[in-house]
Amino acid sequence: MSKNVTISPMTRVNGFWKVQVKIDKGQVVDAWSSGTAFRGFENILLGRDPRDAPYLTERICGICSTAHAEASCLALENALKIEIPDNAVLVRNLSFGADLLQNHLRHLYLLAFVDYFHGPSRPPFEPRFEWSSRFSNAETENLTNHYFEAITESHRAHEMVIVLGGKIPHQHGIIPGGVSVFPDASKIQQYLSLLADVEKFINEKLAKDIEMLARKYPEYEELGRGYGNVLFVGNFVKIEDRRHRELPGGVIIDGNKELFDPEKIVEHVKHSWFENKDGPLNPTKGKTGANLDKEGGYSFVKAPRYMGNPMEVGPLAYALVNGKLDKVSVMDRLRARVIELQEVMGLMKKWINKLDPTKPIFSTYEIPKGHYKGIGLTGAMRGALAHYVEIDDKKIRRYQVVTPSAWNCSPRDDNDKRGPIEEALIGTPIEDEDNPVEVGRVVRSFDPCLACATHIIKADGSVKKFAMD
Ligand code: NFE
Ligand code: MG
Repeated sequence: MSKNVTISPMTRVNGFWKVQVKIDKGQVVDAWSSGTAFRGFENILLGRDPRDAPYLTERICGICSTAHAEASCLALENALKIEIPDNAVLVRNLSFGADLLQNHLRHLYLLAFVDYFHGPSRPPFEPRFEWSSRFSNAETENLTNHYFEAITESHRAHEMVIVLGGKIPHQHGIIPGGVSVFPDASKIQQYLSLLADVEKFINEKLAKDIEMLARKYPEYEELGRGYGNVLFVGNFVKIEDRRHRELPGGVIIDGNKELFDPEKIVEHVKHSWFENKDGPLNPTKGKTGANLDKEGGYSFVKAPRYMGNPMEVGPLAYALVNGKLDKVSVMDRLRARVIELQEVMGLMKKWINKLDPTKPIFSTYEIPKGHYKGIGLTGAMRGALAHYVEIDDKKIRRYQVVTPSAWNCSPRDDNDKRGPIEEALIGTPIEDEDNPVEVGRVVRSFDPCLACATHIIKADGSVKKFAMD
């Protein structure tokens, strides 16, 4: 007999996400991903000064705020045809890159690894499901030490953002028109010294731990594949040609690689708690009207689709599109983060060498009267991020955000096709239905963040497994 199991909250960071799986004969046969909060950021922006958008959209999330600042500035600059100085592009890349290091360090140790080894018998390692770890005592001790070192190193990566952005989360360096912090010699020295520590940890510990994990849990080289279709919009603007990215974008559908075309994105809402009068819409025409009583709705996340396809986004999409890896699995998602970390750390040194302290960091501009539209596309830590702005008479008339976790955690679409994580869960073997740790391993390989994806809490269900006495 099949059994439905609900895990809520599912994430170890930024809650609001429930995953339900149907288990039959020891494996997952169906799955539902539900974002359980509506936050309405897109509506909060209406009628405001366009320059508020980066500051406000950064507040969508505490862990990937720099990505929102970048995407929002790119959208405004695209709308108003503002060309920012080279120094500003480089400082933005260095700020966002540092925040990416912070994210991947935390994800791999604090959010993902803990599904494979047993940390000390106290929070945050407990309470947890009951399952036996494949690591020896000595390996466990090592991993536990690295877990705590990762906190220190992610703090250092955060400090790198602070050097160039004043504070974190929600830095103040990336602003429409350029950046606000001048990258002088002392800042560069500070940045490089922090980077040296973080890089040593990533190369000497993190990279080796992930390969050890892959050897201990080889079945995860095959599990969690899903559709296998990926989308990467490209990441880090190139100063040599602003239309291009240091990490180039692309799309792979059914094994065929294509160029990425933003026109091909639409958002479905048949199963999302949003009004659906107009059918699927490209986000340039997108709407954010919540409808809590909608029949068939089970999530506040919309269902972004590319030519009708659910697409996986994130570091693995980057690695596949750029030929660094060649298959889709739980382990490849973790491995792709290490590859991306190493690539970005190499680029950081190149960008620093290109900074020119004698040149400007900001382009002045006026916001003209009239009607303007812009799109800001960037790779966020979890993958493709898109901001869409429409400005009328100096005020924001429409603002739409499509986040990486909206792609990955989306519910079924208008054709009742499952979202990428829902599909990735199908076929996952579950050893013990009462302790389905395997579900966490599959879904956390995507590093889901539902604060971003749902952008009124709907109280629902009961809390059992993880309630503390
Ligand atoms: Ni809240 Fe975010 C990232 C964005 S969503 S973490 O990376 O954008 O997936
Ligand atoms: Mg949105």
